Amino acid sequence: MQATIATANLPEQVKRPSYDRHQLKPKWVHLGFGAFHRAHQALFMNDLAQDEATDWGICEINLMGGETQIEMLRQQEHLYTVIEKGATQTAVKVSGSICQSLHPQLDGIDAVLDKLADPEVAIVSMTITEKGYCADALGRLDLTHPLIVHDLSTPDEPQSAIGYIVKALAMRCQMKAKPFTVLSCDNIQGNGDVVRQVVLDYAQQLDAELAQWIDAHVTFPCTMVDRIVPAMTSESYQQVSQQLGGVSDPCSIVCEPFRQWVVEDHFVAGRPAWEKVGAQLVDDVVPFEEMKLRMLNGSHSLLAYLGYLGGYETIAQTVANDDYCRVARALMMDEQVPTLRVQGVNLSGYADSLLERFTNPNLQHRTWQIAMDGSKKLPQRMLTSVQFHLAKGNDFPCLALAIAGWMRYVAAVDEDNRPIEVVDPMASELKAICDGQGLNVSVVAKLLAVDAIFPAELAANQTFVSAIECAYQQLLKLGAKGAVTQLAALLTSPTQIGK
Ligand code: NAI
Ligand code: CS2
Repeated sequence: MQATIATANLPEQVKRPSYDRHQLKPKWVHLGFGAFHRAHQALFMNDLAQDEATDWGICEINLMGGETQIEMLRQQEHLYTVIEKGATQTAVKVSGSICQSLHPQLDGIDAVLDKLADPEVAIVSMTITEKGYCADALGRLDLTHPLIVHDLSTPDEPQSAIGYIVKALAMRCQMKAKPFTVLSCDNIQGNGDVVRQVVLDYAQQLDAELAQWIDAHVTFPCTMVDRIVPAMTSESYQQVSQQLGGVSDPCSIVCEPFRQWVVEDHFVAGRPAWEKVGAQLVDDVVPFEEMKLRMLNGSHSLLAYLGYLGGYETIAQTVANDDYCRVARALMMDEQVPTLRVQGVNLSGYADSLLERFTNPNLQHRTWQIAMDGSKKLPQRMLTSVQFHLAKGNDFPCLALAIAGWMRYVAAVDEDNRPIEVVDPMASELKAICDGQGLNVSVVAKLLAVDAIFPAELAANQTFVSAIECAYQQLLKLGAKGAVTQLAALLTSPTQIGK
């Protein structure tokens, strides 16, 4: 049998857990053992256990796919490797904070529900992607969502994360046990408020008293989470194996050195002392979320759509083009910063640090990956800011070009007529609209009419429509690279020029 990271003698520079993992109890359940969680929340917990005695351990659950990942994690005693790769330095850690794992396909639905209902579990956190919340454009539960339709008709055998959470809370309520804190760690504006609303809407459909109990007893803190964690590739698995002296780790992850976690300190049944390893526990996280979602994620999406169309495979390659870099910085400083409420942060320094992170040549962060699920990302990354500028009578050329870039991208054919694999819950609907219009500016009005993405008031605003049409025409005429270069040439203020 091949050695795993649990059994092999790993090279000395690999930092292994030095704490007694037998002391860990699965008091924290996480839904979504994906790339991000491994490099963020689970690693914060590992670092805390490394520094001081704690009995907080994590039970990992994947609800949608990922059974093999869970099986492989078990084969290596729930240990996995994190490689933090900066432009010049690399750190290799084995994380030991996970002490249990479950999957409905492997262990059955009841095993998952019993775990969530176990009064020992104090926190249920999640990284289930923006679409995992089954919310509509207004942040309410989408009652037409196939998973929700299924779960409401068979609530004892849920499939969605929301269905599992509500069923487990109902079990707690019935046995008069304490509830758990629900902690969303997804990139969603007001993520705690969104999960609270969809949980209450779902519970209300089943039992008004249960909804009242949840409302009165459960907390849903908002969080701002940040660390760039690209999806693994065969090349990155090979890099990991090299660092581990030839041992493979199918659960490993490669990420940037930077990490940030801002959390509202509102937990009903306690929490680990994450502040001791760098998390910021605050009263109100919304200003931080806005800053990160609009400046980092907004410019990421701009670079993803216009970069992919311009022929760039990764974000680092895209920002190596000075024009893209200038436009990304102008989007941050001129079109996102004015919309923010955050206090006491040097936002120009923040913009510089983001661009520096984007240029990290050792992270293969694909434009295609960030371009995924745009229908769920655009509203919070760009559209709220557009509404701000329209109300003030400001121009917003970078946001307009980014939104037009998304419209050009969802046509699912690139500038050389090759197909684009558009991954989005609305991909087929969007492609049908684009196919109906061809690569023609008339598609703008049709896409703006999709009210699951664009609020009706925005779609009816003639200034907005004209700005997007104009940007879309530039994309058709000049291509993405040409349109970015043209826009960069128009940016003259010092804040816009950036690097
Ligand atoms: P991933 O693709 O590696 O993992 C996605 C996880 O979500 C999987 O565990 C999957 O089982 C689960 N999932 C997907 N759809 C689901 C659904 N409908 N219901 C329940 N579970 C579902 O993605 P990754 O990189 O872990 O990112 C996940 C989320 O984390 C992102 O969408 C974002 O909100 C947040 N995030 C990611 C960062 C990154 O750089 N990767 C950084 C900051 C936040
Ligand atoms: C990215 C984010 O995939 C995306 O949409 O913009 O995952 C980004 O890498 C993280 O938010 C960084 O914290």
